[in-house]
Amino acid sequence: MLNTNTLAIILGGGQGTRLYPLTESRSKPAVPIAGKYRLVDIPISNCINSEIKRMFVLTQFNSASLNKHIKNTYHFSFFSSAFVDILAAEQTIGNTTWYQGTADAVRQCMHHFVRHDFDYALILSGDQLYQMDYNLMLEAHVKSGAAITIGTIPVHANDAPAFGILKADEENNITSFIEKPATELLPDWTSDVSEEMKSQGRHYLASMGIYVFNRDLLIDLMNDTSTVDFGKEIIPQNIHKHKTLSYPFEGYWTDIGNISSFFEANLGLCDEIPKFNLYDKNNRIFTRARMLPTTKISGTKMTNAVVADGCIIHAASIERSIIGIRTRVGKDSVVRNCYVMGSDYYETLKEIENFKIDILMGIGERCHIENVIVDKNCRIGDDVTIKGGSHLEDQETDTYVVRDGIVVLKKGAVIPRGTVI
Ligand code: ADQ
Ligand code: ADP
Repeated sequence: MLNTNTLAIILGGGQGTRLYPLTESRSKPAVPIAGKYRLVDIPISNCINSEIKRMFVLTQFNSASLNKHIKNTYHFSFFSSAFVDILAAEQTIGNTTWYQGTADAVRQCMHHFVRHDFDYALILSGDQLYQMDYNLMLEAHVKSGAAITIGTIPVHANDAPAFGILKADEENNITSFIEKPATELLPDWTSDVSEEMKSQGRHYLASMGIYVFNRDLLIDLMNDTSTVDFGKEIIPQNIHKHKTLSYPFEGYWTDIGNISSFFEANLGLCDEIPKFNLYDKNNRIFTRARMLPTTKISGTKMTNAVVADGCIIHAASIERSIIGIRTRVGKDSVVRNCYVMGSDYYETLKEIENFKIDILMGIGERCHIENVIVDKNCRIGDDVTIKGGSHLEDQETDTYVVRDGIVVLKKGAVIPRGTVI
């Protein structure tokens, strides 16, 4: 079985600057998504569904929330060889720096990997939303005799400059590759994609940043300390030295590496038929089983709302929004186009009295919250109006950041009564 011979290496994130301020106090894999999950649950669930059960998560800094999430979520049988291990950048005698890039991250952790028996390394990105059976990719890799296989997907010209773009021959061997081409170079990089992709204007074959490497080749390549990145160096330098296969994928796949793509991917889950299917019993997304109570809703008009467990909602309306675990929304409030991450805990009446808490966690009464990401544990007072949109310039204050018109309230932010943003 190929999957039992495979070790998964999940690239959990660099410094996470593109997702700031969501990464201010946690590492990128621990960023909450879809109301009750964390980013890292996506690649881990894809691995589990593909029966690849040995996983390393490489992350730039160790955060309590990531450790706690992994420890509390992924319990495997005592008799199984399955594990999810976090490898945070560490200073050793040989390495005194943080991971300099994706290949450098893998290189610095090679000594952990080689202790395991495996023939194939499956290298995955930690900030993408998709469901994929990696066995099909591994089968294509082995059948073709490739040394490297790259998952690829057709993308639109507007998106192509953000990706590695490649061309392949009729047997899917990659013949050329360019990392993040400038727009003026694009006309040389179109591929003969399927009719369906053509009709969507997706003429460019992009690397999904998902790679299979034969073990020996990976060890060999990691010995060269001059390379720091897969997309910038390892892939372009090796496509002509080693057989490199393109593994075409045409399902839903999206990169969620920055605030606006993160926001759109989350709100996309509110669509009538979301492109990412959380309700597919064969492709379950796993996360921590929290045993929260059910959600209680009173007097609220809900339209395309996705509501997680343990919420108490009295709002007037909630429209195209994700309401995360334990969220409280007060009377007569309107929440539209928002991702509210929820709270880590409930406040008891005693705590409220003892600590003289006057703005409760969650959203108060008579608020209007629109185009906002509300990080966990925020306290939004009564009569607050926050309306994101293109009229707002990128900016940062103590309590929020604006990126591409989206207002992101920082974790634990307190927004006083009557504030207007
Ligand atoms: P990018 O996504 O721009 O392009 P990069 O920023 O290197 O590449 O991130 C790849 C993955 O590795 C992400 O999950 C990221 O969080 C993680 N990562 C980045 N630096 C890291 C570090 N120092 N330590 C640990 N993890 C780190 C890549 C390829 C393109 C391809 C796109 C597809 O280079 O060719 O098209 O992915 O998304
Ligand atoms: P999640 O459900 O998001 O995985 P938890 O329910 O474990 O998270 O809580 C997340 C964090 O909140 C933990 O670090 C926990 O210690 C902290 N927490 C829980 N209860 C309280 C509390 N009453 N006051 C402050 N922090 C708390």
